[in-house]
Amino acid sequence: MTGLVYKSTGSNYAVKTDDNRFYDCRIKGKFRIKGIKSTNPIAVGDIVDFELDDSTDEVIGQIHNIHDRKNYIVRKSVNLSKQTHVIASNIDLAFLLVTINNPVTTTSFIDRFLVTAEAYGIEAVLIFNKIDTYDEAMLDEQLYLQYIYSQIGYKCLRVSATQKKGLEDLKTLMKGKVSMFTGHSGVGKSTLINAIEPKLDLKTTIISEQHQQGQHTTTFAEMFDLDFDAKIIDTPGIRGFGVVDMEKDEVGDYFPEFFALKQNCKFNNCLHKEEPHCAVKQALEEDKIAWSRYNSYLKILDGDEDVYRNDIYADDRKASDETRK
Ligand SMILES: Nc1nc2c(ncn2[C@@H]2O[C@H](COP(=O)(O)OP(=O)(O)OP(=O)(O)O)[C@@H](O)[C@H]2O)c(=O)[nH]1
Ligand SMILES: [Mg+2]
Ligand SMILES: [Zn+2]
Repeated sequence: MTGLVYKSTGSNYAVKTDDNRFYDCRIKGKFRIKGIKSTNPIAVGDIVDFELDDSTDEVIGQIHNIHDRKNYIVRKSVNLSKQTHVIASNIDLAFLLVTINNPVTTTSFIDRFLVTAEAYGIEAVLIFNKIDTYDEAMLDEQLYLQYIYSQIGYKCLRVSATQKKGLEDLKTLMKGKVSMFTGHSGVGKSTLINAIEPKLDLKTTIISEQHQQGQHTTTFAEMFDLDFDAKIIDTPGIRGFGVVDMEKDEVGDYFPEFFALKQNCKFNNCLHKEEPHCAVKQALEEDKIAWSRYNSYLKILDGDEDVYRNDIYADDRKASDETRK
């Protein structure tokens, strides 16, 4: 039998077949996917072949094959293990939920996500959530970020999941597609899915007063069928988005606004750092590229960790304030 993986909880997989039946499956023996060393060999979104094991009373499928993936998106854990994790596969759109506060989403985090999506050839969209809670300064910040990212060509949406604002545009984008929501814990991924499809009634939790961070309510990625011909994958909140290893001269290619200028750099292997006659540096001086983007680029190039702390945000904000001047 063949089915689509809707949920993975470590060693168990919920697989749905074409006749809309769910099967509880495990992986048969050990199989590794060529070229991928990840903590999870099978991810939500994978199409798998399985056989029913009728030797026991329980009906448990044994997965013996995984179909080639159209795409997949991977992040590297930012803890010491440095293991890679496939967040989801075979997706059409990757939405990053961004909140200006409660919790804070840094530009460095946004850019790491975008670079990864570019590297894996997946269309990324930013959703600015919780717009009902922002004061004037935060709204300024949100609109400024929206300006930066839409200039580069990324679609941006402003929503309030709790007040159900901005949902129609989102649903229009999602129609007929498999989408994934990601972002820090507490940004409202599950709340937004509930707002779109109330009958799902996914568990959500208020963010911690003390730490202004989410409580890691969603613990496993899971796909849901929505009433308007769309599929959505809810994912657990992530702290830092570790960019998978890439060559230094490759990083700039995943910043579309840098890539567009690269041919005007004097050296074709220009890293846009100290090289003379660098079109990217020049655009930066002329405020045509955001400093926050350039800073994110340098951090990725230097292999700096993406630490989930407010002081980093302070740096980023300083940088964007300078750009605005
Ligand atoms: N005011 C306001 N609160 C929101 C909004 N969206 C979500 N929240 C609140 O934010 C809190 C966290 O929401 P969740 O949906 O649990 O967040 P999550 O991103 O799914 O978090 P994890 O599952 O931990 O990754 C809840 O208390 C929500 O009610 C919004 O648009 N406005
Ligand atoms: Mg959640
Ligand atoms: Zn250059």
